[in-house]
Amino acid sequence: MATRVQGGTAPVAVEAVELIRVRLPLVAPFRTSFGTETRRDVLLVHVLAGDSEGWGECVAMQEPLYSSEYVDAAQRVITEHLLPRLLTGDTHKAVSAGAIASVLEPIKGHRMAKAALEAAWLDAELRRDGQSFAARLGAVRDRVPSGVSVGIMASIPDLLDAVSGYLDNGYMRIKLKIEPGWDVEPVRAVRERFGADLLLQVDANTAYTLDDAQHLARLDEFGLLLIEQPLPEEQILAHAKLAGQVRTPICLDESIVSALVAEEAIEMGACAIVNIKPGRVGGYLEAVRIHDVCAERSIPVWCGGMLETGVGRAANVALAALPNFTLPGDTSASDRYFAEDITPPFVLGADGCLPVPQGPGIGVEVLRDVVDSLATSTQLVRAGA
Ligand code: OSB
Ligand code: MG
Repeated sequence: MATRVQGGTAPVAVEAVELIRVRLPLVAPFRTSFGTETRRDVLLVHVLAGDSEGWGECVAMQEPLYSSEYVDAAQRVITEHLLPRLLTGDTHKAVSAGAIASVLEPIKGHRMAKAALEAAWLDAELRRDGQSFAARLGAVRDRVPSGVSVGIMASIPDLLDAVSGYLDNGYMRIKLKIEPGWDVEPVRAVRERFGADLLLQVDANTAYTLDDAQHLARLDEFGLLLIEQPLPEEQILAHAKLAGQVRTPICLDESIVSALVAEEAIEMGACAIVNIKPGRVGGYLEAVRIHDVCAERSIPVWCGGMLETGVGRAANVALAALPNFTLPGDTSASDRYFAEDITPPFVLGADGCLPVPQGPGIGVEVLRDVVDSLATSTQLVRAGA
């Protein structure tokens, strides 16, 4: 399996990289335990490589609230530290997408920034070769089940209205954001209103401590698929201790920053399920490695989301088509986030699934006029300087 991600193709000769910031309003505010988002300020990486081109989306948010990365810092580290290693000096002979992670390895962290570059390089190589992300990553399905992440609401009636709307749209699974003071009662209300068959899970985004174990065990009676990241990112052992005190399976998001960490967390008993987000782990190739590590240990995975535009969504949907993605992901349709997307929208099918793009690279067209109309800045970095 490792050869699938490491076995690279010939590099494309990158001439320049465009860094484009676009601002997209969200259709509704999205509140989590760490803050409220009303818009997405996205950094797009556009690789220009002669006859080919590639697009990558950086998932870093405006503020470092979900993780230590944030979009201005990501752009800065890309221009000051990452692109120089890919475009100048010793490596200006051209780096293949499969080699990017090792070339950038001396730079600590900044995984979302690295992931965006690797995705754009991969897209350029795959477009040149006429191969899809899905084929390159090892997809085995052409449609993927779609779930939706529902933010913290002002009241339980508002929450029930929101969930009801998403179920009418056809989403196959509901994830409720929780925090202390918004947990047992909203979960109870959703379970009572929509019944025992609803696939339901919760995400705390690190809002609890191990002292809350008995409180979190009150969620056990609701038959949740999982509780996502109840404790802080660094507290992997505490998650293992919590797992001994609750029956709901524990899923890690923020903590899982690499395949190595995934392996250790599983061995410690800290998680029974893993949320895979390519940005958080440094790219799609590392995401596939995490998929493989989990598959070998019978740990199911699902594809998380970071409110991506169609660029990131296209590649996420391809990843979610790998065999061990056995739970519906936070891969919602474009209109759950944006009135206007920068690609043709992903639309939820009557089967509650999104189609996996089959064309070369990410397999969706980037609508350059829309990108330009939403752009707040553009920076061009030339190779060989
Ligand atoms: O923790 O999964 C999360 C959005 C932004 C940052 C973190 C998270 C989320 C979501 C929404 O839950 C996922 C999505 O629909 O893209
Ligand atoms: Mg999460």
